[in-house]
Amino acid sequence: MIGPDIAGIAERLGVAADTATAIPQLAAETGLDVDGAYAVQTALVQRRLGRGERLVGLKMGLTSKAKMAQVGVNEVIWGRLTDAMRVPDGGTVDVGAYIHPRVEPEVAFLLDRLPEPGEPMGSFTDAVRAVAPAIELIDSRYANFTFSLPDVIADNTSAAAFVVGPWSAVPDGLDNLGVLLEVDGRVAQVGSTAAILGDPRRALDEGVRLVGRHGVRLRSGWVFLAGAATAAVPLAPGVHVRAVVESLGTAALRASS
Ligand code: OOG
Ligand code: MG
Repeated sequence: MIGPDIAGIAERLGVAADTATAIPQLAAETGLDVDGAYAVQTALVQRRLGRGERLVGLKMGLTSKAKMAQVGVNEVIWGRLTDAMRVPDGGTVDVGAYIHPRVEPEVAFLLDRLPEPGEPMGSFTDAVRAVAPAIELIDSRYANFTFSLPDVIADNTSAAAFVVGPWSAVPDGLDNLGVLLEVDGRVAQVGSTAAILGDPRRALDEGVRLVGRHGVRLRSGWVFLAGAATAAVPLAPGVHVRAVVESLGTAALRASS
């Protein structure tokens, strides 16, 4: 039997993102499984690198129950971040460049010394140089923001843009910090970092373990998004969005009108 057309699927997803045009889900129709989906993701990101983008980090997805429930997928997933996705703190995103953008509050880690392949994870304070509040803008390339597990993995876990707030030294505890997502000064989501696998530090252990299976290594200097603590909120034109993480501060973005 001939397997799914990895390059062809990556091209369809890439064009959907480039043209902000939704496409139907494709995993079921093409017989794409989880390993095939990560191969599509690699090809999709390679397509970006081929036009000059640089890998700058990794994102975890569906590390909280709120997120799993919102999209109906119950597995932790990961995707890649490139420099073109990064928006400066307080910067403006062009809503017209996306299909149905949503925003979610995140905790970001600035990676430092990571284990060699095959080695166990060392201490968190060796691995992480700094932490920051962040906002992720996700934009599924699938119609109605609806997908299966392999579909969302192939689509680079809906990654579209991200904002990182000010970095600070790693605090003693990260496991129960209050999280707010505000839209135009009104609270749209409330949560706690405890929602992220019980402690966002666990997202890094999971990330190291999961990417290792695919021969991927986390790099010093990369940004690592631990996954949203709350459900995501649709991003309407013209709004101002702020993520507040207790003790860490805020990250903000504005949507173009
Ligand atoms: C998948 C990406 C999930 C997170 O933080 O949980 C994610 C999606 O919800 O479209 O980025
Ligand atoms: Mg996210």
